[in-house]
Order: sequence, then structure tokens, then C-alpha cells
Amino acid sequence: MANTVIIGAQWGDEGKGKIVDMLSAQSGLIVRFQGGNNAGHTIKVQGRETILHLIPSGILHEGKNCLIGNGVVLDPFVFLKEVDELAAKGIDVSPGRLGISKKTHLIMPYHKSLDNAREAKRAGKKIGTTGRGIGPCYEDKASRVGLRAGDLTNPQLVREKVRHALLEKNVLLRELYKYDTLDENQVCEELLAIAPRITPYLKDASAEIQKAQAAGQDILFEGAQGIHLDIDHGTYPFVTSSSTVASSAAAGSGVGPSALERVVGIVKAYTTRVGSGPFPTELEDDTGRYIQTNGHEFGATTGRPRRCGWLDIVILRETVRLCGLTDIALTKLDVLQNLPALQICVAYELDGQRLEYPPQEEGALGRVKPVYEEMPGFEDDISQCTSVEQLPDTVRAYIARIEELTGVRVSFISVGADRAQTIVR
Ligand code: 2SA
Ligand code: GDP
Ligand code: MG
Repeated sequence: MANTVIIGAQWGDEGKGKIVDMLSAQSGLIVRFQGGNNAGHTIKVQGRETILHLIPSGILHEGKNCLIGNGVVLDPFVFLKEVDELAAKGIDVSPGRLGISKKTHLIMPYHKSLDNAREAKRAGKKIGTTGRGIGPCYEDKASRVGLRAGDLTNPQLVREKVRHALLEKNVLLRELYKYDTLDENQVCEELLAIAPRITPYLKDASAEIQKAQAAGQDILFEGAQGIHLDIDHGTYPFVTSSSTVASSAAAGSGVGPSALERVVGIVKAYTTRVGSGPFPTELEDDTGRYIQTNGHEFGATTGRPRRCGWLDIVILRETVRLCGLTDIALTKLDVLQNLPALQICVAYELDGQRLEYPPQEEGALGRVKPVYEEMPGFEDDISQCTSVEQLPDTVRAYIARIEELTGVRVSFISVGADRAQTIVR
């Protein structure tokens, strides 16, 4: 199949979990390379739904190995909960097939406190984070004071790092945010108590990937969130704290960029966003509510309602440019059934100028006016279609127009949440 990177081409929740699960069948090793348990990746197999937050979406395929790369931030308690939940469903989550890079940074309880305390303090200017401690954990990584998974084999190092971290963070929590402080001993003891369950999973992830490649296996890199939530290229400051672009798969797992052979952008047939930030094609009307209800657009981690709007080609053009997309997987087409017409945003207008790409100045995206092109809607139920030929002409025209406007081939078409409801072209 070739080593493949899967990324969310919009603002997340495009259906990455479903496509990663499907492509896992042809891969040997599936690797998460950024983000943490802010992610919610849903997989549905024969009607049974599984939502994964940390463990790669390949885990449901027997015999496939999974890795959590160094670019991920890992909440060890959430990891174990997920392991236990999967084990209860009869899935093998033993260290024989699941690994964590020793370099993966750990989300600590004070990261969660700071995430929530900061959001509360931002009042009218909330980012709308998931509250999972993602941002503060990446801050500590960049500040060179973070705890890494590999530290769990060294209790003295854990104690030193926690002491150092709390010296600063407890002052912030108490003085600035009027928030509960954390007890150093309690933080250390709770973490060290679960360490023996985590340490068997510790691996040199880079070496594991090399081993799989040497055995002729293809690697599947599983992105989380979406390109427009990227810390550098997203709608800053309304972004997550990791690098979500395709090239981050290399640095976030420990391979060279030449190992990334194919980049599949998951594109929802419309657009959604959860959390704050500009969203030019947002629909705050009955059509938006129809899409939200029909598409069950609620956060897979927090349950928050997702904002919904028309497909935005301008942001997709930027994704193609930033990630070098080789293919598109178009998802949730079935959700658009029974809308009288479909609008595609093909450009923006800003201060009398037509833009083909999003403006880069902070705040400017919030002022653009979408330029729409109208396409006919469709009434047929497409959720059981198994080939492109079975799709109504109007749906095929919509797909063809997306290919034309983005310059990228739509290689997969998803018409329902189940693994089987996918058309491969
Ligand atoms: P954070 O928690 O620091 O990463 O939040 C920063 C922004 O990133 C957004 N974000 C997400 N957007 C879409 N989906 C995500 N995962 C969940 C899902 C979201 C949920 O699968 O539905 O359940 O709410 C995700 N994770 C982070 C977030 O909304 C902020 O805008
Ligand atoms: P991810 O974060 O990109 O993996 O996406 P999420 O799992 O957060 O959200 C996607 C939602 O859409 C999940 O509930 C999926 O089960 C569902 N889904 C995925 N593909 C399709 C599709 O083609 N049609 C429909 N109706 N639902 C889909
Ligand atoms: Mg999601």
C-alpha cells in the first residue's frame, strides 16, 4: 500500500478513525504522532462503536501492531483506562502489539488544572479547549521541564521533576487563578503506583518502525485533530498545541520525511468545528441544525455540539498545499441527503478582494465573506451504495467538482459510519 499519513483536512472529526481502521488491514504498524486524548476517533464495525482517544485506530485489527509516538502527549491514567476498556471487549492490548515511545511526554494532573484554570480566566476569549491538559503539557515539553514516559522507570527522576514543576505551577494556580493547588507527594505516588503497568509498553519507537519496514510492512501514520488546528498553520490562536500537518508524522514518530510516501486527507463533505475560532462557512440556521442532527455532530471526547457549515474549498486548498495531499477520503456524504441544494465555498472576499487561500493575518479569517457555487442536492439514500456507479449523478458531480477545485483525487468515499460503508475507487 505504501507508507501512508492520514490527516484531518479541516478542523477535525472528519472520520479519520474510520479510514485509519479501514486502511489498517493493509498495514503492519499504525502510529499516532501528535495530540493526545483530546482526540476522539470513532470506529464502527458491524454496528459496534468504539471511540479511541490515545490508542491508534488499528487496534481493532488482530495481528496489527500499534505505537504511540514521541509527538503525542500521553495521560497515563487515560491510557490505562482505554487499555482496560479494550481488553474487556476481548481485544489484545498487550505490550506485544502496543507500544509507547520512551520520549512521549506525560500529561500530569497540573496540566489539566492549568488548562481549565486558564480557560476560565479567558472569559470572553475562550479557545474552547477539551480541558485535557494538552496545551500546558506541550508548554512543559518546549520549556524542557516535562516528564517523559521513559522517566517512569526512574522514581527519583519523577520526584525531582514533579517537585520542580509544582514549585512554579502551584504558585500560578493559587495566586493567579485562585485554583486548587496539587500535593507533590500525592502526584508522585499516584503516578508511581501505575508506573509498573505502563513500563512494559515502553519502546524505542523509531527502532520499532524501522523493524517493521525491514520486514516489508507498510506504516500507517494516524493524525489527530485537523490541519486548521495546527499550532503554526492553523487559525491561531484558536488552535491546538501540536503540529497536525502531515510532515509532523516524521518528527512525531522518529522517521525521516522520505518515509512518508502517501498523504490521505480526510475531508468531510461539509465542514464542522468544535471550540471557538473563525469559521467562514458556518451555518447558524436550520440547514446547520439539520446537518448537526443528521450527522450526529457532537464531540467524541467532550460531547460538545459541533458547529456545522458548507464545504470550504479555500481551507482545503491550503491543506493540499501544506500537506502535499496525494488522495482525499471524502466522508459523511450520506449526511447531505435531502438538502435541496449544496453550496461549495470556492473563494473568499475580503475588503473588496477575491482570495483563493485563507488570509494569514490574525483575525482576518473572521472577516471574510464566502463566495459560493451552488450544486444540486440529492434525495436518494446512498448509505448502501458500494460503487461509484451506484451513486446518483448529482453526488458524482459533487465529488468531481471537489476533485477539480482541489486538484486531488477522491480515492475513498464514505457513505456511513460502518467500516463496510466505504467505496474504494
Ligand atoms: P485542545 O484541548 O487544547 O487541543 O483544544 C484546542 C482546540 O483544538 C480543538 N480540538 C478538537 N477539535 C475537534 N475534535 C477534537 N476531538 C474531539 C472530537 C473534540 C470534542 O473528536 O470530537 O470531543 O470536543 C479536538 N480536540 C481538540 C478544540 O476544540 C479547541 O478548539
Ligand atoms: P475523527 O476524529 O476524524 O476520527 O472523527 P470522529 O470520530 O470524531 O467523528 C466522526 C463521526 O462521524 C463519528 O461518529 C463516525 O462514526 C462518523 N462517521 C464517519 N464516517 C461517516 C460517514 O461516512 N457517514 C456517517 N453518517 N457517519 C460517519
Ligand atoms: Mg474526533
